[in-house]
Amino acid sequence: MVDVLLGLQWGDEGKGKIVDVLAPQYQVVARFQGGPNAGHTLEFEGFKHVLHQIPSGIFRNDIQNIIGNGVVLDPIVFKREIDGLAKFNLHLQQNLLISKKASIIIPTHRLLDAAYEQAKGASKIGSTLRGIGPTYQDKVARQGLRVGDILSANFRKKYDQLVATHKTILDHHQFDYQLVLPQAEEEFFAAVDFMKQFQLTDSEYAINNALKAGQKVLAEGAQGSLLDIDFGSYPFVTSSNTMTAGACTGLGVAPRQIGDVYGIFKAYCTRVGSGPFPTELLDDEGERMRQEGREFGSTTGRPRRCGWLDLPALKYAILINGVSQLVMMKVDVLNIFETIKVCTHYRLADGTLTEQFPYDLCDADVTPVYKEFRGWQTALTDFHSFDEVPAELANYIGFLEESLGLPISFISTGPDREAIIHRE
Ligand code: 2SA
Ligand code: MG
Repeated sequence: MVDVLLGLQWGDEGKGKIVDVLAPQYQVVARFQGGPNAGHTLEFEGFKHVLHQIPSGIFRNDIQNIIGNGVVLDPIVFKREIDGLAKFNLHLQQNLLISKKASIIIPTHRLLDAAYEQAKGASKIGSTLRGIGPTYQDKVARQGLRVGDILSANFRKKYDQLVATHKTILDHHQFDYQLVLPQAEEEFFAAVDFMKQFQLTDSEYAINNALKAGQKVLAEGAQGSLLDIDFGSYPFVTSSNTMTAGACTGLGVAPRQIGDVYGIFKAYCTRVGSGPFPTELLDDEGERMRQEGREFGSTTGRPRRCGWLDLPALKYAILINGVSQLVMMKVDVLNIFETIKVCTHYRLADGTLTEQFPYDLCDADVTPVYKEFRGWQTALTDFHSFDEVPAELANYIGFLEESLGLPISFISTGPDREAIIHRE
C-alpha cells in the first residue's frame, strides 16, 4: 500500500519531522508534487537540516527515495541540496530515483514568477518566487521541459524555444532579465549535467514494482491542503494538488493502492504569503506565537502569520483527503498561553453560523466563533505517554477528537525526533 502524509493547513505543519519518525516502517518515500517552494525541516542528533526537493527518507540508507512525476524540479536547487548532504555520507546515487516525467524549472520560470507577482501589486499571491506557478503553467500548456529531456540531444533546442517564449512575456511586463540571466543559465546547465549521474527513470514502474514486491511506500506531501489548486483558498494557493488524490497522479499509483492517510496539523495555524486567514492574530498574542513557535519560512525566512486553530478549515481538509490518522504538531508552543482558543464555526455577514469552508472565503466577511480552553502552562518535554499529560491538555485533545471524528495518533511536543507521544 501507499500511505500518504500531508499537511491539513497552509503548510509548515511539521511534515518533515513526521516522515522522519515514520520512515523506518517504509521501504520507499516519494514526493509527488511541489518543488523547491517546500521546506521540510528534520532535526536529529543535534543536526537541523532543511530539505526542499529531496524526500525526507534520504537520511536512512535503507530507504529508496523517489522524486515523482508530479514534482517541479529545479536543477540548481537540486545540486545545492545534494552538496549540502555530502557531510552525512548517504548513498545518494543508489537511494534516489528521479522521474523522467518530473517538470524542470528553468531560470526564466523564476523571473516570470517575479514578473507576475510584480504585475499583481497589492493582490500578489506571496509566492516563494521559486518559479513553481510558471513551471506548472508550461506543463499544462504542453510546452514544458521534463527531466527525461536532459538526456536528449535536442535539449538545448527545446530549452531555447521555451526561453524565447518566456522572453516575450518578460518583455511585455518590462521585466529586465539581461543582467541576471547569463549567470543563472551557466549555473543551470552545470546543474543539469550534474543531475545526469543520478538515476533518472520512469519511476511509476519502480513504485509499482515495489508495491508488487510487498514493500510499503510513503508519499510525502508538500505545502498544505488549504493551498491545493482546486480546493484551497483560490487564487491564494500553490499550483499543484497537495491533497491525497495528488499522490496518485504525481506518482502513477492507482487510488485503490492508497492505504492510511496521515493528516498533519499544528495545534494552531500559520500561513505564509497572502490570502484569507480567518483566525489570524494581528496582536501581541500572534507575535508571542510566532516567537515561541519560531514561525519563519524555512525556504524564504519570511515571518509566518499566526492564529488559533480553525476547525471548519481542518474538517474540510480531513474530508477532501480521506484522513485516517491525525498527527498534532507543536503542542508545546501553546505551553505559554493561559487561555487557548479554538474556532468551532464561522459567522457569516448575514449572521448565520456555518461549519463549512466558504467558496468566497477571499471576499466573504467571516468572523470566527471561538471556544476557550484553560492552558496547561507546563513544559511537555518529560511526557512520553498520553496517560501522563496534564489534564488541561487531555481535555483539549478530547474535544478536538470528538469534533473531528478521528483519533489523534501522534502528538509532537518538540522539534527533535524523540519529542513525540504515540497513542496506540
Ligand atoms: P508558490 O511559491 O507559488 O507555491 O506560492 C504560492 C502560495 O503557496 C505558499 N507556499 C507555502 N506556504 C508554506 N510553506 C511553504 N514552504 C516554505 C516553508 C515557505 C517559505 O516551508 O516555510 O519558506 O516561505 C510554502 N510554499 C509555498 C506561498 O506562501 C504562497 O502563499
Ligand atoms: Mg515548510
